[in-house]
Amino acid sequence: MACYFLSGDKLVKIRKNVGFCKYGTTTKTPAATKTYIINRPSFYLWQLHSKANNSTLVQNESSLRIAIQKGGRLSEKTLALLENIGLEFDSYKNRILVPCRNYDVELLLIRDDDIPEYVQDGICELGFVGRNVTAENKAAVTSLRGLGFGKCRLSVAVPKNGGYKSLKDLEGCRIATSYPVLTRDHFEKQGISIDTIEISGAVEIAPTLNVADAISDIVSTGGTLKTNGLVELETILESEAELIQTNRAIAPHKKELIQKFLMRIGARQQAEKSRYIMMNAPSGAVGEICRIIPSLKSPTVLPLAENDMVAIHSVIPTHRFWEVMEDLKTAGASGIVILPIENMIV
Ligand code: PRT
Ligand code: ZN
Repeated sequence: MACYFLSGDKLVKIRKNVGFCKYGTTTKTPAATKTYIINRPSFYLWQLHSKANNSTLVQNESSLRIAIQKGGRLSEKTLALLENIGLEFDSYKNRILVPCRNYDVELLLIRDDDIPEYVQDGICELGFVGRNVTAENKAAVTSLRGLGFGKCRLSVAVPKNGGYKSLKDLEGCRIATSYPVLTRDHFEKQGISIDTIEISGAVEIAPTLNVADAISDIVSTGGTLKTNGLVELETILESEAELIQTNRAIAPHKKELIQKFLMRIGARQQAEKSRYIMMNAPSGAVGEICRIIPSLKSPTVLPLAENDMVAIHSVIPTHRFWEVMEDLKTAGASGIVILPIENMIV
């Protein structure tokens, strides 16, 4: 198994089972006096404690470890999801490992690019990361489920007036990208030869600077492409944030924790897709209203104090509410109330 040490805010992989990790070679670490010998087939995470300049070995073999993005587009929604399924964490500030107060889990906060490899190597059992990153890294992990946020696509885009009509027109062209692996694979599969120019940021500016003829980049709203006079030619990969799991062996107690964790996430995802709907209606309208309500289960019908009036309660798919609202009113429903659901176990 690989070993890691902390360099600045990055974990660095040491590619030998036995090795030396010189703290003096890292940026925010003490002077070049200490040498740590890493010679056990285990994962050691050296965590720096702020200005004190002392280092502490953190090794927790029992907690389920989950990698999440430290600071970026996926961080906020990932943390919100974890909190919504009842997990409580202490402050994340300036920390790499954050233990959970009420579940046997700890978070490893790192750059998203590192997450697939850490999960692949079994450093973390689970990770929250964009499908685009896992695919680019060709990481041997299992995708457990899409999370419905961080939606985007990796697309080939060309200058609007460049005369490129299809991918074939890019034969022999220079494509700027932060996703060289996926881009090369995509063109290769279609028998088109290209030169990839690897750029880590502001890829969209490359054609204007004549650094490249076209780009392959992440697109969400398409606003960035438009601003830079580019248009999409073809999608290489549709992506969203995913929960990935290591393919390495997982201890039985951690497997159990993962099952419970997945059950909670499923309940939260189901709840997000559903709304609780309540309305009043004349008793005679119940049949018609129940026919209109797009619910899998029979609605609850409760008598009201007022004669021949009932309250009807049900759970409906969020996206269907506006479709049926007018029909419900026409059928006699009044005082229609729709409420979010926190968690839902079906
Ligand atoms: O620091 P770290 O390495 O952790 O983060 P990062 O800067 O590499 O990634 P980050 O935080 O920008 O994005 C994290 C993940 O969010 C990505 O890997 C995607 O899975 C997902 N995601 C969703 C996006 C976007 N939407 C997105 N719009 N990632 C990047 N963009 C960028 C894109 O690169 C382009 O510059 O936004 C621009 C395009 O946006 P539109 O809306 O103008 O089309
Ligand atoms: Zn990144």
